[in-house]
Amino acid sequence: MDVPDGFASGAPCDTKSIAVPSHWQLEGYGAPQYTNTEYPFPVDPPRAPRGPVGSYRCMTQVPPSWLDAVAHGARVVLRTEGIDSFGELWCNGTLLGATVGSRLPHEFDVTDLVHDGDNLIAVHVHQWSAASYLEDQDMWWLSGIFRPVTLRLLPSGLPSDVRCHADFDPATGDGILTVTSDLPAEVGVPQLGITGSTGEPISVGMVQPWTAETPRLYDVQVTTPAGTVTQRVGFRRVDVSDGVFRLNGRRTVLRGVNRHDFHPDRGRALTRDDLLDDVLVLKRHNVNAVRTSHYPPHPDFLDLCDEFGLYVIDECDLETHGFVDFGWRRNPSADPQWRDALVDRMRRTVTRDRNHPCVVMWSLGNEAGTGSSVSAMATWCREADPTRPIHYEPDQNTADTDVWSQMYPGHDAVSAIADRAEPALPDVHADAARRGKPYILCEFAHAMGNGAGATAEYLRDVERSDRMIGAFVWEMFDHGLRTSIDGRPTWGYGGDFGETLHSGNFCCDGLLFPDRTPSPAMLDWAALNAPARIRVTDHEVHVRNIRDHRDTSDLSYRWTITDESGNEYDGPLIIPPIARGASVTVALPVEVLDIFDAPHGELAVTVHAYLTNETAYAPAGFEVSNSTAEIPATAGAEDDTAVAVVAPTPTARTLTVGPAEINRATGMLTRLFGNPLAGPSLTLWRAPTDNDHGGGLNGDLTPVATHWSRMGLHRLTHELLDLQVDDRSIVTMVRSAPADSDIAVVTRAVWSAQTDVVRCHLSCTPEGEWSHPVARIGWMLQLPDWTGDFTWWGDGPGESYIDSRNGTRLGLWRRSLDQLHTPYVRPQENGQRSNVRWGELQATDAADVTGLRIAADRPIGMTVRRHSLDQLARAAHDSQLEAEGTTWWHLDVAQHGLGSAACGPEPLPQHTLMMQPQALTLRFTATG
Ligand code: IPT
Repeated sequence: MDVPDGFASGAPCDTKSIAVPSHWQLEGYGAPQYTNTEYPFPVDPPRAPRGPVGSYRCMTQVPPSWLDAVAHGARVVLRTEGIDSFGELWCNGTLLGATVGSRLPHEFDVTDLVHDGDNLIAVHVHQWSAASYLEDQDMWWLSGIFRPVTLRLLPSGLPSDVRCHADFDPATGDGILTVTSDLPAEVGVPQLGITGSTGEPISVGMVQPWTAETPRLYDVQVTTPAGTVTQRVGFRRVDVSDGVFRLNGRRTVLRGVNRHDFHPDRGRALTRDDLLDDVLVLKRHNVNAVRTSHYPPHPDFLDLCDEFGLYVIDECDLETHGFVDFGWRRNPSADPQWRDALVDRMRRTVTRDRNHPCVVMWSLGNEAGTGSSVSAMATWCREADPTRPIHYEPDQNTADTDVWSQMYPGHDAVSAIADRAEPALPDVHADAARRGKPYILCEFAHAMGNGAGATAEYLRDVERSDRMIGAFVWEMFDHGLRTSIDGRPTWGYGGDFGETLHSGNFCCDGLLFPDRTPSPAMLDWAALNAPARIRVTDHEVHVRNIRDHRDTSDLSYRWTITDESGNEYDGPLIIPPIARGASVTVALPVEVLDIFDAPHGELAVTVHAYLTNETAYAPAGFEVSNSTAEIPATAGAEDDTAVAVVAPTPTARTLTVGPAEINRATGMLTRLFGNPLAGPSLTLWRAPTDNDHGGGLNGDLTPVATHWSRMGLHRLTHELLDLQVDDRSIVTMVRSAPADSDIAVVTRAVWSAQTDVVRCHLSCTPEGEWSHPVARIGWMLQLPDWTGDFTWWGDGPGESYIDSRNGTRLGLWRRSLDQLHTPYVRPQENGQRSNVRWGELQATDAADVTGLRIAADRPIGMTVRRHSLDQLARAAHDSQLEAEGTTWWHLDVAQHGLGSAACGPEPLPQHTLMMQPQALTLRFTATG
């Protein structure tokens, strides 16, 4: 559409209406584009290409009372909170100026331009500008007026710039309030009965300090003869002393996530409800900190963090990551002509957000290299606000920062840092300075697809050493945009919107699916950070309060016992309040011990901690943590191994042993309890996860998924080497190997049966050189399409893997096959239930199948699903998975860990699965 010359002053024009705030690409104009570090236009700073321009107009009324106020000296200000990327603004046809800094506010004085009645505000928004070079964050390129625009009246004589520093002295418990303002004023805190004046520290006596665990806020009134301005404050002190990051004098651990503003329909144009949802989901999952990667968030988010209690690292809107591809040549961070632009961004960040108690650290930006312009930001920031430490990740010499920050380091390196034993920097002064600073993992645990693994190991190092500030998982959301492919609703990622340059599904790396449903990784992180860390034994319960600032008087406890038949017992458990950082041990109640003493099968005893009363973020009874112990069966429990076995009977093509029928040519089952069935076939592959595909900081290592395909793990064929029958059993030897390879695994299977039980003892031995990890070691059965539920006695209810299983626990669980599937945005291995003693596919009335239970002689991983590994590995979107008329049941002795290799390290050595001899005995029974 052509914009007429008089557009800004109201010339007639063929306009369409569009919701504001919004991104025009999500309102039907143009298309979103996702790149990680790549600039979506030729790099020639500061020149940016001409790109799309969005021309907006809106009429707004100015109330007559405002004009009266203006007549008495009031000012009217037009404030924009976010325009991406460059906006030119007009009021009633007069050009106000321009704004850049997409996630930063800008104010224009329009006092002399507004009049009674309708006023026309016009804005041209340019998608690209020189400022786009500073905004190369890993996210969708989305344009427009995406945060609120407001007209505000600033009455004459009323302060318009109030700064509150609400300090807390941990030695005395007193608050010290210093208010500075553009006009001298009286200061009062009615809740404390305190008055004073601007410009001088006011001792407010004993206050309840603000922490994320106790987010106590007070209203400060700043009064001049013209009226009162109210500012909410929280009294707290952040400092780094003796190399320790402290809040209110106490070491405080940040248990964090990296958060972008994101919504699958609205992009970064969020509503207050979206922001509230985010805060609630974080609080309910025991997260206590957010790094606002990589720009200041919607301003309301910080209000909610103040109110609900979340620590915030507030990051400036700066990233120039794409310059890495040119050896950082012409990077604005090191180019003086950009200095003012960078400092201006820092100034606007700090000025906007400095009154928020939740902000405990400033971050200069992300991945923008280092250089004099970044240093100038730090200098400005330190002078303007000496009350908060400065963070900036690429600064590995900590020249500009108060804390040392890294992303995705290996676990050993982090352990050494926790021990203050890291390798020295070449410059002795820089080394000494860095050694004295606390350390933060501003990003770790790349939660892309299925993963990340090993968060527990990193957290252990963070907790054990007071040098460590905390750890922030990358990241909160899968940035999948709602769209459809072939008529089916889908989460779209890079390449789904016609982009030629894009970074695929690298934007789907969050703890929450795009619709904010928690993924298994979120449950893992939540369990690790639960305020009450519980450990149960067969006679007592240990609880540690891992909070830094408050006791556990808000929590109550109960115990439950479950057995594998579904019997449940429960009762209250009295645990006295535990001081911050302390532990208690209490004996299990007598009722529990009585149950343990009576004859029983295996039991799961769980202690649950829950909120006694309703809180701002969750209802009374909300479970904050739990922990389960396994109580072995008492002696004399049922054992049928001694029952007489039936003899195998041969036919021309098959061998039958009790309810099992085995094909003589393949050595595999063809029928079991009347059900057609195939297997068990050795399986060493999985549908590679995003982390298996690697490509991260360890990019020079060959990803495991590549090894797997080179080894041919996805195309094993199975050949019967030998079959022996005697009057008690059938013994098969099957060699599994890929074509054109001399590696193989031989499985020996010994089949025996009683009238209604089939047993199979499986053992496997590798041949040849297995020098790389394998995905899994296990066997797979193929069954008819199953409509009944799956029930299991093992860890659940969600999926788990060896290095990500803190969010699950032993119990008796039942789910439909569809519920067992975790809908990762890009399909991949998923759905394993770990530590399973037995699993059962239940028959339904309608189906012509017999229910089947498989028990293992050792806890194994079971994965049951409707999709083949091949299909899972091939499909690009979950919505593209098709039913295949078959059910696959994996019985895995072991699976390779998940790790973080899409961006960080591979699984830890103890979670790395190398081929080795394995044995497993399975017991099959029919269940009606
Ligand atoms: C790191 C980025 O800071 C973050 O924005 C995101 O892109 C993440 O990687 C991967 O998802 S930078 C990388 C060089 C470690």
